[in-house]
Amino acid sequence: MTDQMMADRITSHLDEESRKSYRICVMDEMTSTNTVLKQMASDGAPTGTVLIACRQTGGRGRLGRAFHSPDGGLYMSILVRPEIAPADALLLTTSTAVACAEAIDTVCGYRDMDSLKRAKIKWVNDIYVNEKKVCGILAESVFSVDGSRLSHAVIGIGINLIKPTEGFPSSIAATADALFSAHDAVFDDAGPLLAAQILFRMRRHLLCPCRDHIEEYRARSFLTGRRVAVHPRGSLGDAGERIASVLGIDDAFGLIVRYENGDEAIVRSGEVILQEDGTAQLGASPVHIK
Ligand code: BT5
Repeated sequence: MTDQMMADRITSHLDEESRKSYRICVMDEMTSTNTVLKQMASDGAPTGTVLIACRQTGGRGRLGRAFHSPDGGLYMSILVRPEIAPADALLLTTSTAVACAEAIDTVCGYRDMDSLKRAKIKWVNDIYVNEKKVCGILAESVFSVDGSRLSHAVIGIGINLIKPTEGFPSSIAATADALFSAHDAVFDDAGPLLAAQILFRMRRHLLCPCRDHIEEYRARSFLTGRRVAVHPRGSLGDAGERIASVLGIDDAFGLIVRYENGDEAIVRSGEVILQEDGTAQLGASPVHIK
């Protein structure tokens, strides 16, 4: 499929309002759709500009981590300029997570709400299907000089559609998966359909991001009821690691945890790692699901 054909296919799956809201550009290869779109945003690109790459040579995750982005994935960034306070920037990530999870369920036909396969959200920005990571979200916000308002944000979404032909790198082979096999009948149109389903849902969320997706976010929480290692500063193996049970998600999308000494706390930043089978004790090897 050529780049233009892919853009046309996405557009053909969009409703009239969404077609007016987005300007979609597809390219075979980019360093990082987020990096390129951030540059375009500072050069004045319009709200609703969407960049899609079939592969990235420098795909990025949170905290300076890499996002493996070979052929067989959907790598998409969207430029938004929502009227929200800087303190609410996290809503961009959480609403996008809900949009992606719903879109994945729709396109993959995961209708059974109790099914293991139903797309879950691993706080705060990852989508898991069948206990494996299939999608990551990276929302990058730019604030006005005085910091009082959000100037714009680039929301990046990376989805593994099929497994890379050479397999996933060993560092993520145990934790990453893809939504389709290359032989699935639906696979041919899966990328454009998924992109359109996400864009359709994000139009509602992003023009006016509010907290109305909180219940859906909670219902899809991957970590609730499980045991995790909390790394407050985000770096794995830091001295501050503490084991906790996850009690739920609070009204501001923080992770409510209970530490082993009984103290309860809300985790608002940093990294959280699932403990093996969700029940491992302190000292057991963690399953690194990032
Ligand atoms: C993310 O960060 O998962 C956010 C990924 C966002 C990627 C999109 S693609 C379009 C746009 N352009 C970009 O350059 N980025 C965005 P984080 O939660 O920090 O997870 C990163 C970690 O996930 C890595 O350290 C690996 O452990 C793991 N990982 C890397 N590539 C993966 C993949 N393809 N599938 C599953 N896990 C992966």
